Amino acid sequence: MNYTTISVTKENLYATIQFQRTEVLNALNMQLMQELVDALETLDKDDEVRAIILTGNEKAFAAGADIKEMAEASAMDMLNRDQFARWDKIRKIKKPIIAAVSGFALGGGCELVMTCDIVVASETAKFGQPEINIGVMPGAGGTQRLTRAVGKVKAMEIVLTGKIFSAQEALQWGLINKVVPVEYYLKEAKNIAKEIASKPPIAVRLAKEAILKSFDTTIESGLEFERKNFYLLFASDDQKEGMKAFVEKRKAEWKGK
Ligand code: DAK
Repeated sequence: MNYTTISVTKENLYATIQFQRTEVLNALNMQLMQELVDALETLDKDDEVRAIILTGNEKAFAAGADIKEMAEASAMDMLNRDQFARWDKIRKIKKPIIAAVSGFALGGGCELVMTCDIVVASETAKFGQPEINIGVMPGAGGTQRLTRAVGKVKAMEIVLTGKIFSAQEALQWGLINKVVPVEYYLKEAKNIAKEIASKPPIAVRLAKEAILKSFDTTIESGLEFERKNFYLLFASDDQKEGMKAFVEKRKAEWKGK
C-alpha cells in the first residue's frame, strides 16, 4: 500500500509511523486511520521490527478525528463506516507501540495515545477530550481507557468540561510515562523502542498480552492467563538461551523463537 497520510521509517529493529496531515494538525480522517491500521498490521508481521513508534510533529500528535469529515454524517453513515473496527485492529497489535507526543493530542488523538503501550511527551504536549464542545462525547475508548488510567472523578472532569491539560498533569495523573524537553521527545521514544527491541520478542509479546488482559478480566482469571503465558515461554529457545547466558555470565542472543 502506498501511503499519503503517514510515513513509515524502519531503523534497526524498530519502526516509526509519522502522521503527515500537518495542515490540519494531523486530524484523523478515514484514510489516515486505514493507512495506520495497514502499516501497523504489516509491521506486526515483520520480523525485522520489534517495537513501533507512533508520532506526529512538534505542533500536533493529532487534534482528533477529522471534524469536517464527520460534520454532516448521519448515525447510519457512522454505523456503516464501521470505523470502530479499525480501532479494534489497533488494539490487537501484538508488538509494543510507543507514542511520541508533542503539541495537540485531542479527542481521537488522545484516545489513540491511550491505545499505545508507552507514552513519551514533550513539555509542550496538550491532551484533552474536547468532544463535548462539538456536541458529542469520546467514541474510541475515551470514557473507558481514560477512567481506568486517571480514575472516575478526573475522567469526569476531563470529559465533561472538555478542558485541555498539560503534559505535566498527564504525567501526574498516570496517563503517560515521561515528559521531556521538546527537542528530545522522539529521541527518548526511540531509546525506549531500542531497549525493548533488545529484549526477547516472544517474552515481550506475551507480557504485553497479559498486561492488556488485566483490563477485561478478574484478578483470578488474569493471574491464570499470566501463568499460562509464563509456562508457554518455557517452550521458547529464548528462555533456554536467556537462563543459560545468565549462568554462563554472558550476553544472551535472542532468536525470537
Ligand atoms: N478536524 C478537522 N480539521 C481540524 C481539526 C480536526 N479535529 N483540528 C484542527 N483542524 C484544522 C483546522 O480546521 C485548521 O484548518 P484550516 O482552517 O486552516 O483549513 C487547521 O487544522 C489548523 O487549526 P486551527 O487554525 O484551529 O489551529 P489553532 O492553533 O488555532 O487551534 C486547536 C488548534 C487544536 C485548539 C483547534 O484546531 C481545535 O480545537 N481543533 C479541534 C479539536 C477537537 O475538537 N478535537 C476533537 C474532535 S472529535 C470515532 C473515533 C474517534 C472519534 C470519533 C469517532 N469512531 C471510531 C467512529 C473522535 C472524535 C474526535 O476526535
